[in-house]
Amino acid sequence: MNRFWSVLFLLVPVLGIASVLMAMYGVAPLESAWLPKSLSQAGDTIDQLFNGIHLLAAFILAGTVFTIGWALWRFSDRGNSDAKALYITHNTKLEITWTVIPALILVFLAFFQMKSWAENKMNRPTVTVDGVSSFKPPMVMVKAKRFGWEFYYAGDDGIVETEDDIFVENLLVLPAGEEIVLQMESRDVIHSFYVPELRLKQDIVPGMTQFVWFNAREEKEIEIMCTELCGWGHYMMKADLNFVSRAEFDAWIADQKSAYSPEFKKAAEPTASLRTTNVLPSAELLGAAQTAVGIEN
Ligand SMILES: [Cu+2]
Repeated sequence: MNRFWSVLFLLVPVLGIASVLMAMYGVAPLESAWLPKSLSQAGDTIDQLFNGIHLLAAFILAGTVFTIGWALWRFSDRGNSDAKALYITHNTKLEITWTVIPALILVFLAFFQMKSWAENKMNRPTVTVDGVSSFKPPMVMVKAKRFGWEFYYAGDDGIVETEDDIFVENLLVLPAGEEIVLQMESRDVIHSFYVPELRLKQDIVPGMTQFVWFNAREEKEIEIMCTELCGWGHYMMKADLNFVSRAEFDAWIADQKSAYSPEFKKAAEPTASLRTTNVLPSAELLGAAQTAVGIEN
């Protein structure tokens, strides 16, 4: 009967590994349990890394649990309980082996992922004008706030944070098949810009300006989510992200421009009172209030 437990023990990792592999390679019924289909070349590279590391982990896990399972089966108590167990304190060779091999694997992964990291986080796209290359300017400035997303499109001047910016809330329309650079800032706390289809996730930290870039190969309607617990309304902090053709994009921008007025932009700016709701009233203010209601200090 004791051997039953060794089989039951093995069943857990076998089913676990099998279901992860099925989800990863899109085998029914788990074909939609993994991430959505990648929408960019950078996403494909990240998938290769991600899946490669998963395969390696699955292989090592299988090796470990099958060894334990085999030991459980082989040495299970079969009635001869007088038998004495071997007492082994340690095995230096074995310990060196299982320290050095994982260390080598980690060093390999550290080097193997470098190119992808550099492409996604360090090598910001550049443009060359008259032989001088400079960073490609951001098309949109993203302002994260509790609990929504503000998007400021560079207007005719092609520069964000200027008078002619076009303001849109909770909707980001972008041309597909083009390298897009976004600038990101937070109005209040730490947020995180997450687009699973692009395998893109960027923390947005107050006081810091971040840049992200991507190139979506398909026209598609997807979503942006905040993945940093930023307060009670975090669950609803999302925006639509529509990748459209260049022509549709230009038409949409023209529409925004005609619908746009400076008053609308003003309304979008948080007012001073909203900005300072978390600030304690000053001593003078408190004093004035006390005088007004007749309280003496
Ligand atoms: Cu948030």
